[in-house]
Amino acid sequence: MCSLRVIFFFVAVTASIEATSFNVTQATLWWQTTTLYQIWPRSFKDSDGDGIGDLNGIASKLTHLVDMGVEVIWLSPFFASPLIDSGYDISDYLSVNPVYGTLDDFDDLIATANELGLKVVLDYVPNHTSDEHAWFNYSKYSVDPYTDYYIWNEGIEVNGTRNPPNNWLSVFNSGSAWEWVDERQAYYLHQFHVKQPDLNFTNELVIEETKEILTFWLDRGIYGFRIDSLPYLIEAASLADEPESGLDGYESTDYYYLEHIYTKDLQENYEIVQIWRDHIDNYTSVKGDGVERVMFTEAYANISSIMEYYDYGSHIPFNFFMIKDENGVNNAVLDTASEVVDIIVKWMENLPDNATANWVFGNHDNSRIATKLGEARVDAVNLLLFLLPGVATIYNGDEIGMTDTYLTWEETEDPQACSTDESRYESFSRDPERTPYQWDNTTSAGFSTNATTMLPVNSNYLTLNLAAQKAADISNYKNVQALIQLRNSTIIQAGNLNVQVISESVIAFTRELSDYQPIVVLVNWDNATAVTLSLEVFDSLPETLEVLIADINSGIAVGDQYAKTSIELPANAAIVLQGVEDTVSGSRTIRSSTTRYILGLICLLPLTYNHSPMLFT
Ligand SMILES: *[C@@H]1O[C@H](CO)[C@@H](O)[C@H](O)[C@H]1NC(C)=O
Ligand SMILES: *[C@@H]1O[C@H](CO)[C@@H](O)[C@H](O)[C@H]1NC(C)=O
Ligand SMILES: *[C@@H]1O[C@H](CO)[C@@H](O)[C@H](O)[C@H]1NC(C)=O
Ligand SMILES: *[C@@H]1O[C@H](CO)[C@@H](O)[C@H](O)[C@H]1NC(C)=O
Ligand SMILES: *[C@@H]1O[C@H](CO)[C@@H](O)[C@H](O)[C@H]1NC(C)=O
Ligand SMILES: *[C@@H]1O[C@H](CO)[C@@H](O)[C@H](O)[C@H]1NC(C)=O
Ligand SMILES: *[C@@H]1O[C@H](CO)[C@@H](O)[C@H](O)[C@H]1NC(C)=O
Ligand SMILES: *[C@@H]1O[C@H](CO)[C@@H](O)[C@H](O)[C@H]1NC(C)=O
Ligand SMILES: *[C@@H]1O[C@H](CO)[C@@H](O)[C@H](O)[C@H]1NC(C)=O
Ligand SMILES: *[C@@H]1O[C@H](CO)[C@@H](O)[C@H](O)[C@H]1NC(C)=O
Ligand SMILES: *[C@@H]1O[C@H](CO)[C@@H](O)[C@H](O)[C@H]1NC(C)=O
Ligand SMILES: CC(=O)N[C@H]1CO[C@H](CO)[C@@H](O)[C@@H]1O
Ligand SMILES: [Ca+2]
Ligand SMILES: [Ca+2]
Repeated sequence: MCSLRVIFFFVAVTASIEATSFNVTQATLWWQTTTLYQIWPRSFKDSDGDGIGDLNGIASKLTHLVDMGVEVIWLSPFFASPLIDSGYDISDYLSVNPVYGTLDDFDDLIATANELGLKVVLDYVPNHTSDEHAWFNYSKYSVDPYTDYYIWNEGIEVNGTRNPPNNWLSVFNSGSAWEWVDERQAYYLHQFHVKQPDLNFTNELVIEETKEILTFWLDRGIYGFRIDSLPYLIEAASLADEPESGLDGYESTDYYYLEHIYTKDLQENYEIVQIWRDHIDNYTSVKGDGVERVMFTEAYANISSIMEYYDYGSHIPFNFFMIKDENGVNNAVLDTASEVVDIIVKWMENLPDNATANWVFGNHDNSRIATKLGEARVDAVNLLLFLLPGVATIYNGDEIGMTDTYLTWEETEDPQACSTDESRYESFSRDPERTPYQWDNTTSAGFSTNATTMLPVNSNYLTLNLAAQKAADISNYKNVQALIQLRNSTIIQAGNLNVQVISESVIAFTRELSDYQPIVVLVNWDNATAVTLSLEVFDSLPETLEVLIADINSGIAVGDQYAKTSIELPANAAIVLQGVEDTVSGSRTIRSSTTRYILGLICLLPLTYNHSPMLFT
């Protein structure tokens, strides 16, 4: 996709500006420009009043998701589980946790989704099972073939005391990643919670089990998987101690106290990904329906490690660089426009030829966008998310700008936080971004008829909710709807990208394609100062541009027109512009369909824009 990497240098009066262009290939497969909407089943919608979200609740909201423009929903785990880690501790991959419903409910959900043209993608958690999985029980008693399904080790005896074989630590900050089991007289490895034993991925039988799990769900009509925690699949057989990281602020039992060179990002992980890709492709070819099943992969790692997942068959290795830094440890730094632009450029530069880009700003493991970057920037972030090339992933609630919910130590249930203490839990907890979806201003924000819910509802729900945003003339939600429609146009699906910082604080990019009016996205990342800017650094824009979408706080109206040399952007303002027919006689004229666009947005009629290229007249 980024076969061309032209760097232009413009010498301006005061500073030199670097512009970077990337060619984009027209998508040919359904998933390459899609919008993936992540649903956290536990907090999305409760259908039976027990205060916990469920599959029937999700099913009841599918028409809403279609109305929003979503094409693919990714369901986080709803499988049988003791729910120690919100369902990422699975005790049976082939059944539904009764808290969330039944397999029949799931089949109904898929049937309804398919009728509505929505595709469903499931979370698959291969690294570990629950310790309550039958495999683990058998393995504990060395019952074949399960004996070697997990990572067992007898440890080392020092002065009559038995110790784990090495210093490896749990990701959940609970100290050693090894746990002793009397029945087996051995330790098992758990990179995550003690109730999440790691599977043995050098065991062919385990690999076969994973394929059967994928087939089971593919047979029920899903279109792919989001695969969890890939970097942790395989550990070094040497079992060598890991070195100290030297990072500040971590206690000796905290995960980041060590540098994880023997337990994370091992080269062998990629080969497992390739096995799953082959399996999924094979499934499609046997099925013979020509609809590719897709693999989205989760790995927080450095850019070269991430890009390598493409080479081994991941369709979409999630781009988390807007969330975490290079090593996946600290939060990404997005203080200035150039920091944001650098992340975009770095991703596009490193993207392998013909690979599909993707963007993620929020998920169930990270602080919400509205809290982290500011409520005033919710629309700005959505402009970037939806109008950059490739796949956009949005976490439920971010389309209405939901914020983190403050939870007391007593209310906290995330094991990553509960394993710390009352003075530190907040910086580790993922519960604040997992509270109930705010549908409306009724009991429990319309999430449940029960006034008590799995985690408390954010107290801002009376004003911050979907119903209010649907009723308002302008809202975050309505902008998301408009953005998803705009994504459906050829110019966004195939237009080349040119991204740069202008006027120091403005993130600016264009999507350009010959015979089409260009799209320009402008985001003033400065939260205090308005700027007046010129778009002359972009070579070929027409003289006049018209606003297609404007953020809700900017005071700018859809349909406003600007001369490209003089655009005023208030602090935090974010807008989408499209070129307008150039009326200067003798100059090249392109027929604009902007008017049709706006009518389409206003009337919420389906647009056929992407099939009507703007031709030369
Ligand atoms: C990139 O796009 C430009 C403009 O459309 C074109 O001239 C150039 O040949 C393309 N480069 C590649 C490598 O495809
Ligand atoms: C309401 O939710 C609470 C906590 O989730 C639960 O204990 C209670 O049984 C629920 N009430 C009903 C009627 O299900
Ligand atoms: C995108 O365009 C296609 C084809 O015109 C249409 O079927 C589909 O409903 C559109 N999707 C959205 C979200 O507008
Ligand atoms: C666990 O395995 C043991 C040994 O095979 C067996 O006797 C027991 O019934 C199993 N327990 C469960 C809950 O499956
Ligand atoms: C083992 O015991 C010996 C003798 O008491 C002592 O010198 C040594 O430090 C002990 N080793 C460890 C690792 O505790
Ligand atoms: C994993 O399984 C393989 C194949 O059965 C076995 O050779 C190996 O010892 C197991 N690894 C561990 C750490 O148990
Ligand atoms: C593809 O799937 C078929 C039917 O399940 C199976 O027989 C075949 O071995 C598979 N091939 C590969 C390469 O996995
Ligand atoms: C990225 O991570 C891999 C795996 O940990 C490591 O081998 C490689 O050196 C790292 N690359 C950079 C540029 O840090
Ligand atoms: C504005 O941005 C600055 C720099 O990033 C930050 O320190 C400040 O807290 C922000 N103010 C608001 C109101 O968001
Ligand atoms: C990229 O796609 C083009 C057009 O389909 C093809 O000619 C080229 O070989 C592909 N490049 C790679 C590296 O796959
Ligand atoms: C609740 O929402 C409804 C419709 O969205 C609105 O008419 C009503 O005034 C709201 N009530 C409160 C207390 O905000
Ligand atoms: C980034 C990350 O750790 N994601 C998931 C990985 O798996 C653990 C354990 O199952 C989950 O808690 C995380 O959400
Ligand atoms: Ca329920
Ligand atoms: Ca592992």
